[in-house]
Order: sequence, then structure tokens, then C-alpha cells
Amino acid sequence: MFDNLSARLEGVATKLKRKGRLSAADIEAALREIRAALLEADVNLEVVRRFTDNIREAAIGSTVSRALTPAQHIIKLVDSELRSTLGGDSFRLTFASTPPTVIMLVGLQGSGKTTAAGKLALWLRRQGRHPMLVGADLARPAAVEQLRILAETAQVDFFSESSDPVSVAREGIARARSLGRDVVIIDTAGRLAVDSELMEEMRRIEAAAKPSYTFLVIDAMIGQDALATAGAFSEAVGLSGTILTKLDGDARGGAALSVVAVTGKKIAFSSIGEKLEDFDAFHPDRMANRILGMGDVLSLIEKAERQMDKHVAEKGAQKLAQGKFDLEDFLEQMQQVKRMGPLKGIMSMLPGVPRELRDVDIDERELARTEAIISSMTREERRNPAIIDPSRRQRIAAGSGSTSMAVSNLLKQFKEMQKMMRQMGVGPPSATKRSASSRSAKKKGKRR
Ligand SMILES: Nc1nc2c(ncn2[C@@H]2O[C@H](COP(=O)(O)OP(=O)(O)O)[C@@H](O)[C@H]2O)c(=O)[nH]1
Ligand SMILES: [Mg+2]
Repeated sequence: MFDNLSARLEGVATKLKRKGRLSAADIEAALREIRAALLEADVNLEVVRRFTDNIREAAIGSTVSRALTPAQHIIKLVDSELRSTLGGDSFRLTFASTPPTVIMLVGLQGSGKTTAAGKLALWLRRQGRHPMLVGADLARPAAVEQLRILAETAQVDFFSESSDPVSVAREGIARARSLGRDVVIIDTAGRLAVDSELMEEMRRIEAAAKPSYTFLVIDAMIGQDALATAGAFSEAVGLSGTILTKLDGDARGGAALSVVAVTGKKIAFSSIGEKLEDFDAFHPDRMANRILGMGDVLSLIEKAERQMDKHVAEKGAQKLAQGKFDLEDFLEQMQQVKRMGPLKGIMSMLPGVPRELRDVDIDERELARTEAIISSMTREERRNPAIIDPSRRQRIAAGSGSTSMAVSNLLKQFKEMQKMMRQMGVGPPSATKRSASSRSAKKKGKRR
């Protein structure tokens, strides 16, 4: 899900990054592309309109932080708009002071209610709770059996009986209380469409069970029409939030992005597969980051904004862009980065870092050695590493308590890094200015 939307938003970001300053026309062009991307993903029209309006307003009304490039600034605005479209802050489940906490699941047939009931039970059990599943979908005998099997797999208690849905709910809660179970999850019957009989049954169960939470289960694969139908539930019962299922599907994601606007409620949980474990609390910020496809680069931007000395960061970025970034800047930036906390945390936030690398411990001692070597260089050597000949290398090695080999390795790595950064076009001002100045820097380097 969201693959296409992600790719298109990433495209917008890439285009923006190539520009230094953003004109009003640049912003409008980006907004048009964002709008097209959202519409193509089948996002509700009204949601799309609000989305782009908010970004426009924020882009015009705010001053760009010195630590961010204009492109980063827009990306940050898109991210925060995605996040608020997805509900803003995460939903928080709290438990009744006198157990059991009663949770009722409602929704259209096939939306994934019964499966979600089983998943939620397992999720709660893993949080140290003792849930009981109650099967109040008596429309089909198979539904009760489906839930009983899920309860068995999740290793939680189960209750149902062949009476009527209201007394099953009431009896189930009484049973849970007597067994000392602290959460009751009631699975109810769905229909293919909202009908008055179904709504009436839901209301009667609600009146009898007095649930602390009523969640509307919504299949993220459904289209806008079906979503509006599902939204009708929010008027019939006192909805607490929604559970979004089938996020693993290949739908365009429009329903997922419209659900908060349509129901007026937060997404509490999401389900991303058929297995019982494929279920978790929903976090709008993480989902927004995922859609933007930038790892947690936004948290990195924020962290950088909070903790980096903005002036130093900006100076570094500028020199980088001009192709004048030298070892002295490197040392300065390294010390900045170190102030930001354990390297491991920073690594894990960088985009494109493979998951398996994120958990690797970074050798902070190695970093200290690097710092020592650069510190043993003269200012001149740092600014122009080309002058470091074997005798200087030996002096630096002795001064930093390392070896001549280590010094030349570091210089080699630094050269590689410079090359890589130039290729990636890291850093602000305009693209034309950058290539012009890096060309002249290269020429100067040759003359020396
Ligand atoms: N791929 C996938 N399938 C799901 C998910 N949740 C439910 N399903 C499937 O959707 C179908 C309907 O689910 P069910 O719980 O019976 O829906 P109900 O009618 O609302 O109770 C079943 O085949 C489930 O296995 C999910 O997150 N991902
Ligand atoms: Mg069911």
C-alpha cells in the first residue's frame, strides 16, 4: 500500500531538492504534483483540498529555519500534513478502573472484524492483559467458530452461546468479571451494506454492554463510496476510533488517508496481514514517514534543528555545496554530530541505511581515533590535505598516537567522502551556483 503515492511524493521532494531558493511558482508546482499524487491514490477530494491548502498556507506564512534548506522545509510541511491527516497524535488505550474494559468491534461484513478481535486479544495478552473474546455475531454459525479458533490460537478465553447477540454480550461480560479477566472484546455481525436492522442490533448491544471503546473496523482496500458507507457507523454508535485492516494489500491507500476525515475519529490500530501477529497500535507519525519513504530522516532533521549549532551546520553545508569542505570542517561537524548523542541512534534515523546495519554498534573508539588524528594536523594541513607528505604523516601519527598507515587511510576515506558528496549534490544553494563553484574549486586544487 502507498507504494505509488510514496514514489510520487519522493519525486516531488527530489525536484525540490535540486533548487536552492523556492519561488512561489516552485511551491505551486510542487502543490499541483502533490494534489495529483493524492487524487491518484484515491484520497477523498475534500481531504486533498485541505491538505494542499494547509501546506500552501504554512509555506507562505513561516520563515525557514536556518538549519533547513527550503526543500527540506517543504518536505517537513508535507510530513506534518500527512501526519495530521492520519490523525495527529497516536491513539491511547486506557483501561477501566473497575475491570473489565469492554471493547466492541463493528463494521461491514468482510472488513476484518473477527480477525481483528483475535489479533487485538493477542496484542493485549502480550501487554500482560487477560482478555476474553466474546462472539456476538450469531448471523452465521461459522463466525462464532472462527472466533473460537482464533481465541485458542491467541491463548485467550472465549465465550458465546446460541441465544441472541445482546444476551451473549451481557453474559460474556459477567463471565469475564467472575473469571477475573480484565478486557472483553465483543465481535459483532456485519452486513454488506449499512441497514437499519444492523444499526439497531448494534445500538442494543452497545446499550447492554456499555463499551469503553467501540472501534469501527475498516478494510483499507475499499474505495471512497464504501468508505462513506462505513462512515455512517460513526453516526449510529458512539465510535471511539477505527481499526484499519489489510494495509498489506496493494490498494492505492486513499481510504487509509481519508478515514480520519470521514469518521472524525483516530485510527487506533492497524492490521498488516493475515497472521495474528500482524497487528499493532497505529502511529500517524511513523506512517507519514513511511509514506514519504525517507526512513526517519525527518526526526533527524528535527533533532538536528534542536541540537546542532545552526551556524556551524549552515557553514558546513555551504562549504560542502561550494566544494570547499575540508578536514577542519569535517572535525567541526564531527564534534557537532557527537553532541547529538550516541551514534547508533543517529544511524538508525538515516534514510537508506539497511535495517540490518541499524542495529550494529558503531565503534565510538574508532571515531575518537579519527578525531585525534585530525586534531594533530595543523590548520593548513586540514584545509589542504594534499600537502601531507610522508614526513608530515609521520608527525601526525606520532602526535595522535596512531600509525602512519591510519593517517593515510583516513585521508583516503575523506577523499572518497568528498567525491561521494559531490556526486550526491549534498547541500543547499542553487544547483548552478554549486557546480560553478565546485568547478572553480577543482581548478584551484589542480593549480596548487
Ligand atoms: N491480507 C489481509 N487479510 C486480512 C486482514 N484482516 C483480515 N483479513 C482477511 O479478510 C477476510 C475477512 O475477515 P473477517 O475477520 O472474517 O471479517 P469480518 O467479516 O469483518 O469478521 C478473512 O479472509 C481474513 O483473513 C489483513 O490485515 N490482511
Ligand atoms: Mg466476522
